Amino acid sequence: MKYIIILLFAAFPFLSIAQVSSNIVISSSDGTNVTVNIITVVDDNNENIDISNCLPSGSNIPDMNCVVDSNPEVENFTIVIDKPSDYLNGVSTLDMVIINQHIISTNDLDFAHLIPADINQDHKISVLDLIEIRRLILGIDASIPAGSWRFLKEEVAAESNLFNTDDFVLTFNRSEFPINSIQVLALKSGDVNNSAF
Ligand SMILES: [Ca+2]
Ligand SMILES: [Ca+2]
Repeated sequence: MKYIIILLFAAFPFLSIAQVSSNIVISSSDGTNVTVNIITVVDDNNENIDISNCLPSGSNIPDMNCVVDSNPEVENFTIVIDKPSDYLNGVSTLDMVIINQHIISTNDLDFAHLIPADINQDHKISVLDLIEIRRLILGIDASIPAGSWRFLKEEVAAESNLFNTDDFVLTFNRSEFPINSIQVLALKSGDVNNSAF
């Protein structure tokens, strides 16, 4: 009997791989875990996929391997993360100081902070971004053109071109699974010192 089990695993190694659960880990660029309200998963037609059977108890973060296995007809899975807008969260005059240092080239921002600094989404960090942040802090504006939180795959953040809208789509093809861990980088517009929570 023992030999039969060994032979079975040798012949079908995916039997054990399929047991791996796929965690979605959402963190800021300093590695701090970021809590989110709701995660939904949609298919190619932007239709919600039922993930209720793939939620570990007490969690709103689905096991994506389970979601993929449970929906054999779906080819691409897009994770949609919802977090309260709260535009002022983590945005202060200190961020303005840091962004200004980047503009005058005394302290360059790294790529993970260039996106939060580009408030007006013109692919440049300039005094126009500072004006937008100032208007937000003073209560003249209630929101940020770029939106509040943006999420991207962590491996995308390691690449240089970060100003592409497509980068902020968390889509995975069926062929990519099983995945051990999905690392998502959470970026808060206007917050360049990771003080948002
Ligand atoms: Ca800008
Ligand atoms: Ca901040």
